[in-house]
Amino acid sequence: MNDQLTIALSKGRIYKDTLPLLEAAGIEPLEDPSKSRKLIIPTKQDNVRLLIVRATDAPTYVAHGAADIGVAGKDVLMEAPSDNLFELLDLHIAKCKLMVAGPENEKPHGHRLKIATKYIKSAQAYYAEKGEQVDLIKLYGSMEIAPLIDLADRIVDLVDTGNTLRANGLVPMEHIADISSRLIVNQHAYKTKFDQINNIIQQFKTVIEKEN
Ligand code: PRT
Ligand code: MG
Repeated sequence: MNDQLTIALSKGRIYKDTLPLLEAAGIEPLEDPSKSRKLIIPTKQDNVRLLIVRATDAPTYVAHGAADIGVAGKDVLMEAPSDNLFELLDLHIAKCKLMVAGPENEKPHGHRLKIATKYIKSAQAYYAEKGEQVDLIKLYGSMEIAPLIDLADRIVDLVDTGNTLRANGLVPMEHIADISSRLIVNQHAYKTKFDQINNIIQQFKTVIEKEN
């Protein structure tokens, strides 16, 4: 097997939690991306390399075949186009919840709810399902600020410990989805590099099944 295999993933929690899975598949990075500025990290298998990308960009690299496989949060996948990629495995890592949150003592509002979020598609689908008309305001981060300065009534954001909400006087109000990271695979690569990719999936599965 001499095929080059390229794996796209983000540094931070996804890298940290994917590392034991990679190791089980015999893939050991030669550098630690949290310490190195290198964005293409070779591994002990000289035909396997890691691309360190923004979490939101992982599906794009995989969809275009710039990476053969990748790891992305379900939150990211729900917002991204799914053409040209398969979501093959729930890795049960980087878990959190997508939730509606708002001020602890919410004033009654006589208007349509204004919702600030980075997750426009997910929020749209959620409120459509409830039959509730809302105005969505796209933000790229620090959503928690929006209700504090009356940009929005509520936010749709990821919640893990709830500390970020609490620190900003917000409380979780409605659960939208459980989130974990998924293994995504370029559809063409899955055919042309089937044995190599399938082998990785099987190794990942043994770890996941042991731990969940
Ligand atoms: O730069 P960018 O933020 O786009 O990406 P990144 O490379 O920094 O990735 P990262 O690590 O922020 O997010 C990668 C993935 O981790 C997300 O797509 C989620 O699937 C998953 N994940 C799991 C989380 C969290 N938990 C999480 N708590 N992503 C973000 N958060 C943030 C959340 O947005 C909020 O600001 O943490 C804050 C809430 O945490 P608590 O513990 O205070 O509730
Ligand atoms: Mg981040």
